[in-house]
Amino acid sequence: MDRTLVFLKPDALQRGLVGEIISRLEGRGLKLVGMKLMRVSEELAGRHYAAHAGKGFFPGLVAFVTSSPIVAMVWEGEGAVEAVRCTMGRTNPVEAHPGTIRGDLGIDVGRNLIHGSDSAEAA
Ligand code: DAT
Ligand code: MG
Repeated sequence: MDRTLVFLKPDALQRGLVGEIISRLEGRGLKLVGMKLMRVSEELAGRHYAAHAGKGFFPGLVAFVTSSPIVAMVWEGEGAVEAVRCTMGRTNPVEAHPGTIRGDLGIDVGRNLIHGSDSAEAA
């Protein structure tokens, strides 16, 4: 069985969308096997998003994910990495399809609600 890392970003908690997003992942047939409400340090955010260091949006991204608590989770299921990515929708909510979390619940690329690993290695 595959496992992937998901976290709900500060905007998901601030907007009261934690239950809605978890419900969508559960509805998909994935299984929640780990969950933790936590603050992300600048050091951890920098390490997590290391691939984006140097990009224009990097400082804002780190500031955002460290600004208030997140919900970190591990989800399990057949093809969990891909299943979560498809359920999330595209990075920019403007381009995310209706029916996806980002496509239904957001409009701002800097406030796109959810992170999901893009590979088993990353997870
Ligand atoms: P994803 O979260 O879909 O894996 P990513 O890894 O390309 O997307 O980028 C990580 C996060 O960085 C993304 O969720 C939101 C932010 N981001 C990406 N591109 C951005 C942009 N052009 N402007 C502002 N924030 C951006
Ligand atoms: Mg990514």
